[in-house]
Amino acid sequence: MLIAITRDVSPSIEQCELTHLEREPISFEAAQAQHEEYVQCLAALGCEVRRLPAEPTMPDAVFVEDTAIVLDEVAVITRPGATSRQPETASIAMALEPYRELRFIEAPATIDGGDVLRVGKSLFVGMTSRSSAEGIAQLRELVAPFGYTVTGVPVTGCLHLKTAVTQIAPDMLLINPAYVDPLVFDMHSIEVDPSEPFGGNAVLISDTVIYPAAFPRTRRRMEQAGIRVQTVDASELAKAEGGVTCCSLLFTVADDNRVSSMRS
Ligand code: CIR
Repeated sequence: MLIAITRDVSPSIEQCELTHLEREPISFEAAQAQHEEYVQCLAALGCEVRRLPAEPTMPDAVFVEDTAIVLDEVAVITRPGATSRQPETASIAMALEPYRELRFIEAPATIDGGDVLRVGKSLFVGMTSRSSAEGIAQLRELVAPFGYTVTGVPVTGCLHLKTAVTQIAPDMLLINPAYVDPLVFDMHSIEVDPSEPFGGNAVLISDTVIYPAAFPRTRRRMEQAGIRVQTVDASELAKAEGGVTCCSLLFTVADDNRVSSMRS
């Protein structure tokens, strides 16, 4: 069973952190409606969605991806690089505790989940303003016992590694080579259309990619390569510098769990 943890949009979303974008008005109602569509899309693709309530005092709390790195064996609760976002992790730790043993990134290290791209047993971590060298070193120590390698990756011009590159098929990445060097990854890749620099962020769920409607040219490139794409309108949270991966924490649990809970 595939679980998706999401959190409803905060009414204070307009006070979000911004790094590479100019601030512009964000409609809470439009952001809520688009987030709802995203949640429905996750459910339609077979995820069991666990929705957390909005956090009125945490503008960026909808971007749950940044608060944890959930692996098959363990979940690492991050220490987000933006101080305003650090209170977001407590409720995420509680939400993940039933499913995984927890480990924690400790101060002063920082790391954002948006910087962590997992491909099999390899974790690539963006060396960005949000993820410190010490954060990357702590992650390496925490996951080594489970057989994962951790590689720091230079990123330029965007917030997180996964703004620049995400996985769209078992053997395929979607990448913006202006933000990250494709040679770092020993995998086939599709490049974003140069007119769509923020088009590198997609969510892969089984054989379907959830992808923003705002990038039709890159979408066509994926479809021509045989990738099945489901578009969503993610334009309002994009003004808060969020993409489609940011709004969920995805992980599998054994179906037995569901069977035993249904029997009890
Ligand atoms: C931030 O700056 O932290 C938020 N406004 C956007 C975070 C987006 N998260 C992600 O890409 N994983």
